[in-house]
Amino acid sequence: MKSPVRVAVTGAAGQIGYALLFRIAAGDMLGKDQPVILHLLEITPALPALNGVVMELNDCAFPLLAGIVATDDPNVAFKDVDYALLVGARPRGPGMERKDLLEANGAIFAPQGKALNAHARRDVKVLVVGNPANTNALIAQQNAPDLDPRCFTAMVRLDHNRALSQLAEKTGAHVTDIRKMTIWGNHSSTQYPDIHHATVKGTAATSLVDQAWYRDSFIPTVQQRGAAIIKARGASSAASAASAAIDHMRSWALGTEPGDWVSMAIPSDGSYGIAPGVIYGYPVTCKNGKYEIVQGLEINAFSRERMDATDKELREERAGVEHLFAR
Ligand code: NAX
Repeated sequence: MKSPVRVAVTGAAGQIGYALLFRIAAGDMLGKDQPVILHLLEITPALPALNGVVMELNDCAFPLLAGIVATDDPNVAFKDVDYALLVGARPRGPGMERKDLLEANGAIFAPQGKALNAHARRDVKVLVVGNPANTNALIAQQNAPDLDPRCFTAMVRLDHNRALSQLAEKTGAHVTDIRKMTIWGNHSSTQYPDIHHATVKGTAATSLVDQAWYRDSFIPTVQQRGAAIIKARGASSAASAASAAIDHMRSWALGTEPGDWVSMAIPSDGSYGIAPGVIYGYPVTCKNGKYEIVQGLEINAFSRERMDATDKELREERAGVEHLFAR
């Protein structure tokens, strides 16, 4: 058996946390041979609820669960962690503007970035789930000057999985028949789900569906799936978000399948003409714990326009939070 790794989860008493922790402890994220020590961070008023989650985790008697640290102090939560899933965030309240939302989240992700900088392992893999995820990841990254900027990523894997599911349903295939799906940009309604490079059982996806369906049904359905879930369930996506977070980390840590890629929001290096530095959804392959952007894809005018629109939104979000960056 391998020696245990430390996995931090923030917002651990929330609904995504409840759908996430038990699967991490069961080995779904890092493998059935990888023991984990869970580091759970919550705000002080949620500590009693978190204690209930800890009791349940213990009651599962998971063979791979090697320990639990439950705390309201980020400096304790991020001590020596190998992985950090930043789920806890400030939701948008009634009448709250995007500026207020970014500000409120800055107050969470700037200190968490500093605590990761001070205490996490130097090769920590950070996934930000809490919204606005891409820009929250940027805030944390910019407050962690001693860590490699590439340690910080945000989640577009739920959008990726939603796109796989929609395309599979439309083409009468299974999600496992689809390769090379891409989500470009921001985890917001400007995200661009791109099927131009995707194949279904080896056939180009664009030859199996018509352009009107792609433009008028597929893209808006994927972009607005979160709102549809809230309307149907009376609560935002939780189990599917947790599952996507597990997929994101597993791909990053254990690698992607040959001949396929996944979507991860990562610091832009300027590839595909995107503003360097913003945390942008790209097609990536992963190997030996490192991700690489898939290069050389042909981008047509339809895609270019949408990739630039979501880039623009991310640049605007960045402009709104730059005062929160450590100098
Ligand atoms: P909940 O409100 O159920 O849970 C959030 C938890 O975070 C709460 O228990 C709260 O006490 C805790 N928290 C707040 N501030 C904290 C801090 N500073 N440190 C530690 N914990 C803190 O929300 P949930 O449904 O779990 O969603 C969590 C976040 O995920 C939200 O921001 C949500 O918008 C976002 N989502 C992101 C998705 C994505 O694809 N990137 C999809 C699902 C989800 O909407």
